[in-house]
Amino acid sequence: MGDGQVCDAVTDTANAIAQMEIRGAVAIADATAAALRDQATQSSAADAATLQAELRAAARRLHDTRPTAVSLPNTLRYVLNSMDGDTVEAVRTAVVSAVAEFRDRLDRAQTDLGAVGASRLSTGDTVMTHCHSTDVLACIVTAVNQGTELSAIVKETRPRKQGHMTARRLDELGVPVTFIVDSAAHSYLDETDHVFVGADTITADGSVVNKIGTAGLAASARERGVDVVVAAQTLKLDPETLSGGRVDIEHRDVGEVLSGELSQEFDSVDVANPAFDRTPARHVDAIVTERGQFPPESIVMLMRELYGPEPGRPWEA
Ligand code: RI2
Repeated sequence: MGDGQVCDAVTDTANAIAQMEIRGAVAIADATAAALRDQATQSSAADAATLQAELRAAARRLHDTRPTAVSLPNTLRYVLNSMDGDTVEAVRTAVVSAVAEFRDRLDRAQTDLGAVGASRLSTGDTVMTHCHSTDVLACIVTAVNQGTELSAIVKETRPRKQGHMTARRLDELGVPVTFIVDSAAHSYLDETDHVFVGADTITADGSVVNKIGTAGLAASARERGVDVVVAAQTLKLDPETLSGGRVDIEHRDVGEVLSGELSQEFDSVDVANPAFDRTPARHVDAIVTERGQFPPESIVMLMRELYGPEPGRPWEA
């Protein structure tokens, strides 16, 4: 790799995130941090300023992959804010240690969040899930490890069908699973005690941006009086929304909805493929984080405490 260039590990990670080979807000954060570390360790920059410029370029490459999950820019902030130093070695050491600390905190946050979420679950409860969230899974795994007997209704989650991953993991865990297509959710809410979903981004007004279909599920659950819980570590709080920043909802390739011959058959039909939607705070009972559980309307206080009013975009500097 030449002086000033972005390393292959960054390009590979960015491609894997864009293609969703690496997916889920936590996994995206973890891979992003590791890629920045690789940039720092593999660089042949001649001086500290060049290495810092390379790290910003690497961050931009990673940032431009998927627009919605705020875990990505929050990870870039964490690592880039650490890259002080007057020499290449000093910057490299600072980044390597920040990334190690970040990844450790990520693991611990999920464990701590799992314990908080598990406290909402009791033996005999049925949990409905949407998509595949490792933060949600942490709550269920902790509950099961504590001896809580649960069953699950798992939504398929078109078009990428991440529900398959959730069904597989819960089955391995010994949780009885009923697997349903998305449109069957309403019919199964009477058998459901809690809807547990993850989040890609949580805004200052307590809205939850998560996999498309979450908003409709939460509205139906609220209407039936079923508990709606969002499991999301604080890395998913979007500090830019404190000052009016908006969340960009990703629209993915329409080939994920209709592919091959079908896409030719429906040639003259417009197909849309939004990947996320926004659930208003009033349809959510609690946001479960590693810092405890919060009514969504109060999450703004935690956001301000953790990120401050001016989060900055150090990759743009
Ligand atoms: P964890 C996923 O998005 C889902 O929306 C899921 O709820 C969220 O990320 C959080 O996942 P995608 O990457 O961080 O599948 O809890 O589009 O693992």
